[in-house]
Amino acid sequence: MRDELLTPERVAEMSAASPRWNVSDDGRSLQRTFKFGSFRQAFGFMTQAALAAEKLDHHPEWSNVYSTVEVRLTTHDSGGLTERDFTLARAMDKAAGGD
Ligand code: HBI
Repeated sequence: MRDELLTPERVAEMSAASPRWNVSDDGRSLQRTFKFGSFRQAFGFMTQAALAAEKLDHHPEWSNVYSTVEVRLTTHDSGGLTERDFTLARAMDKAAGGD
């Protein structure tokens, strides 16, 4: 099942509600850099986020260097941003704790 792409208006609305995430210039993905105090914290976050991603059947493109995790979210099946990306973004914010 291919999810519906969000309109640019809806992307603007949704991203206003997830201010720590940046919409890429082409409007097709969300990006956020998470910084933690240690590799242990970063990897703990990744473990929690991975379980959330698996539940949602929606998976991040991400990389980790020591205590930094860079994340990019897009819906490959649809070729851009869908509700699922914002749902996973919120789940990742929650997994990171703090704000
Ligand atoms: N994760 N981010 C993202 N985007 C997808 O399109 C996607 C996914 N995880 C699983 C998935 N698609 C599957 O539905 C297909 O690869 C079969």
